[in-house]
Amino acid sequence: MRVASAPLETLGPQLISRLPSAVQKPSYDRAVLAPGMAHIGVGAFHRCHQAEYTDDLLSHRLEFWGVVGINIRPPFLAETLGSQGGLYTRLIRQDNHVEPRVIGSIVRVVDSQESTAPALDVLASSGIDMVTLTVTEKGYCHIPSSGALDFNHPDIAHDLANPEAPRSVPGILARALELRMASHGRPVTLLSCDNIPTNGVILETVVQALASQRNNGLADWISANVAFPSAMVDRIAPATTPADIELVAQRFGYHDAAVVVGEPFRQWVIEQKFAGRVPRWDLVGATFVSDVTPFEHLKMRVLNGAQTTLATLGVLAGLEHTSDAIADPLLADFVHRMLVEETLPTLMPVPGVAPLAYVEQSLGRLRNTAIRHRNHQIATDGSQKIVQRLLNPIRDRLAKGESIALLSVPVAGWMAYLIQASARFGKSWPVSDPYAGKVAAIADAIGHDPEVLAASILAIDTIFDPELATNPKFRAAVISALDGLLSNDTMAIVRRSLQQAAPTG
Ligand code: CS2
Repeated sequence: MRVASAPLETLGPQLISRLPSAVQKPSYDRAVLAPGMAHIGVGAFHRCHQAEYTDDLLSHRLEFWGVVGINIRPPFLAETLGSQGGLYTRLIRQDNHVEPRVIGSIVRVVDSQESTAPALDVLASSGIDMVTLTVTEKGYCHIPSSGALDFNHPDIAHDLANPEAPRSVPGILARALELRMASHGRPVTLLSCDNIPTNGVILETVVQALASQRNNGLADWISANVAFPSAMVDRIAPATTPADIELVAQRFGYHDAAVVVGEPFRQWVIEQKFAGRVPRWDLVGATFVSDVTPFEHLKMRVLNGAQTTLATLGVLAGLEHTSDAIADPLLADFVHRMLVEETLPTLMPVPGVAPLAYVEQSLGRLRNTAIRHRNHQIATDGSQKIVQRLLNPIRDRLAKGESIALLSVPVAGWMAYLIQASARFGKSWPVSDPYAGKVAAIADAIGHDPEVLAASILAIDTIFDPELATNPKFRAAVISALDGLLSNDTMAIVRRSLQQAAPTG
């Protein structure tokens, strides 16, 4: 075992040839790798997902698909990935099993948090044919209930006034495309890898909403030269913890400040709609399809829906991680029945997928005890997640007159999670959600009246479209669940909802 105080060498190109044999390393020559694509938002998910697929592709055939990783928001990359020459360790973990691999596909990192000029330089360059993005749901600055650009968003207001020095993702992309149009004019694909429905359509909508304000032909140029494919991305990769960094030090004997941990499962389904040259990720496990919609509904409603349900109800029940929440037999039964009885019937057939097996597989993934995914992390930005994970299946069921007794509970769970973070409800935990302030103000003004609380939150029409918000069945179900959840009796509400839900079979 390592002596705690012994200095360790930091991962970097100089260490590659001396890595322990247990650690897989890039099989290609990074020195000749040209950067043909950029990625915005180099977090744990990108490093565990798209960058790994690209690493696989580069091992398969070495082409010009090195990645320039750009952060336009914290954290800064220079001192971690940057000082390691872009290299990092990706650990795949399943219970006691650890599979380490150094990923080499990120060849350069660019910090563009203080000024967007460095990001624009990369995005507008003629060498970049593909831009992938993981900027979180709220990064699109769209209205969750409609998918339209939120012109009231402060960053969008800023970008409309300062189009050449934008702050928002849509503003930065619109400006980069404008620079491309005015210089080399090369086509480019902008590929969203965030969990929002029809992510390509939303990205195109928000970028075009800004471009069409320019009156310089930009919107038409984009229509002719830029592709916005939709994609379904999947791998559970929680935020890295100091324990993950320590694990690499202890087991493999080097320091890596950019370690990421993910589960074995991974999936990437991409709409086959590209402009310019395309990395052939389909040769290394990704699937190119003509329509991503069935895959995206399946993943967001089943896997992500289960995660959000376990996260909010888990926090309310005092449980720390997804794996702790699903280890509770009542919560496990609840989420299983919710998915099988209410969610699955809303899904369209998915090529090659047996729905029940997918549910079992998804819940099995959430039981992986080596993946320390905090319920608070998943509950972060819940307002941006519940539409695609819970409200859309609820809407589909209501349209057919079907029960929503179970799906409505995590919706009330999201409300209770934010309400209990308000001053009037004792600030039970810190929250991070663009709507946290609004819900706290409602809670502070109203106090403990579930009916008025639910009505006021359902009136936020940027999350709940009016038709859904005024549906009597939905309102009654949410009010009833919220009442119980605010009485700090989470498990009683879960049990009661199971009893009230339509019996199986
Ligand atoms: C999670 C997702 O934080 C969250 O919202 O639900 O990051 C989830 O782990 C991924 O979508 C899995 O592919």
